[in-house]
Amino acid sequence: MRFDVPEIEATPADAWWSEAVVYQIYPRSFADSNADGIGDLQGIIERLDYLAQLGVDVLWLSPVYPSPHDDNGYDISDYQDIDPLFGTLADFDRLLAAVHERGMKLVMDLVVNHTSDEHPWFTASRDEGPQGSKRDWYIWRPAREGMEPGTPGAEPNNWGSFFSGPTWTYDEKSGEYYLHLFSRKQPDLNWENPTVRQAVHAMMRWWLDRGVDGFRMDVVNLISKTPGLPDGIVHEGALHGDGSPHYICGPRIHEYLAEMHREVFEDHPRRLLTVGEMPGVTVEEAKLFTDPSRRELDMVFQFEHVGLDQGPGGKFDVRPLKLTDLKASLGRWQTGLGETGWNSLYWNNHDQPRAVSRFGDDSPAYRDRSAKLLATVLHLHRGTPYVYQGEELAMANTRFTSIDDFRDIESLNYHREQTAHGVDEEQVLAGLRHRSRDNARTPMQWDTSQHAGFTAGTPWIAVNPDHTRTNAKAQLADPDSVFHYYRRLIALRHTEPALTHGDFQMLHPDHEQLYAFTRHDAASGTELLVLANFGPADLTVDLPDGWEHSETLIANVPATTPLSAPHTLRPWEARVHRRNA
Ligand code: TEU
Ligand code: CA
Repeated sequence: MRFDVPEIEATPADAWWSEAVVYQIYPRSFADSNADGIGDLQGIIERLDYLAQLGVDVLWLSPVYPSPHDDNGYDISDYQDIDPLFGTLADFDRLLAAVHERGMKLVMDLVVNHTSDEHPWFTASRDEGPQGSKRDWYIWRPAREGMEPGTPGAEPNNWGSFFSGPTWTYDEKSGEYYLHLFSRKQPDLNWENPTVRQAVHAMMRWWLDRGVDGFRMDVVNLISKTPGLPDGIVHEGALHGDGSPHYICGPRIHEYLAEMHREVFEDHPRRLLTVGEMPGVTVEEAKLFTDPSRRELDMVFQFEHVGLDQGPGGKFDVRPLKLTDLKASLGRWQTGLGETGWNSLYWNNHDQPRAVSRFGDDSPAYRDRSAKLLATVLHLHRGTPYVYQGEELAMANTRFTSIDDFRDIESLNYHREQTAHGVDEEQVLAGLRHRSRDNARTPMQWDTSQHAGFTAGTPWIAVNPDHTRTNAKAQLADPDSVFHYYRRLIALRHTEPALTHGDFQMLHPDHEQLYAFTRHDAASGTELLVLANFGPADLTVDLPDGWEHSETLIANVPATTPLSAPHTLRPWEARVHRRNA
């Protein structure tokens, strides 16, 4: 690995993070050291050896800043401190040092599309009224022309929030509304204001001076809004207008990110990692964001492949996924960012259902094998892979009996809004069971004890009862476990240049059960073939020429037979072959 590269590389494949695997920690659910039921920094410190053993290079921490936790910390009330729930700044410094001691890096979550409504910037903006010095740090607007302020439909525009309801909340005292794309406790910052941008840059430099190695930037492609904030189209069956064309990759987004690069990253002595989370980003836009010569970001999280199994009703309108759609989408991103730019690779995170339940088969027979298949496919793509805590154990979606089992504001608001509009509760719960973000947020499963070794107290959200079957302790002891399979895949990224540098070519794009591709690296003269059977039935495939006697690099089915032509793959079998080319 090449660390400490001071300049931007000509090609992303030369940057240290092109050979890195990132592990996402959701601190609230990772490890609780003081029995208050909530994970904390000391808990993470105590589990660092587990992560070092897995072999990941970078840890990304979801937000640990002071917060009222309306959205589990994505509502920040102080950017330059640690929430007492998680510990102190001194604990943070100890964590960072312990991460660095083990040769890993640490990336912070940067949430600057919005703050908490309890951030002093916002309370000043609200309470000092329209003439106050911080008024234009946020986005305030009067009621719609001719409407009585504060009455239904009088909002400045018709945009619907990500978390249900309108994107506007009325402030009686000043008689105006403020904009919030997420909850009413997450007011959007006004990036048009240069003072706001400078304050954000200064805060980022403060964390870098403390020694952090980069930022994962929350919804960073939403920070520039179309001037005038025009109404959105109201899609059939929707309760609000779709404002997204007016805030996804808005008119000044590239300017803001290039400025941030100049002000924060350009002269920094260490080569950092920056990844922008970007709902709705297109390949064409992503190429601009990640083209090294433009000096904006290193990589982005795109959302296309996690939107393929939803209907017109949105994320809770669950539809079956077609493998051909998944391959077409991921394949297009591989090609689109092949020459210029760089992909980040993920199946799940704290906002998505568990990968094995969504893209694999979480029935007892195939859970572990299909989890290994998914890992194989993802880690063999070109880009930087992200592992979400518990994914390396094949943690699955949990069982939710009633609405009382949920904690997430998105799920609770959706349930309230839909049932209030007469939608059958069972139908609402069915969507939530598949898609609620709480599926990803149940505590990390360390062992078989009462709360899975996560806490000695009462966990803030129930552990998944399947922890007696799926847990870290059992998997560490079993050389065939999903954990050890991830460990081997992660090690491959450090030793096999074709994973980083190889060209990607999709094979059999029209096949509904086979996910197959090659990676060809001219410099090292190697070619890899990846074959994955996405289903519970045997699958006989034609091979491309000349792979019969190739070496098996990794496979998820033990005692794998040599490749023959044609070759039969067993249910959920995945294998990677290597040859000189
Ligand atoms: O998520 C942004 C986002 O677009 C979605 O993934 C969101 O979680 C939701 O599912 C939309 O339906 C980021 C964070 O990752 C998320 O946890 C926060 O809630 C959100 O931004 C606001 O900060
Ligand atoms: Ca705790």
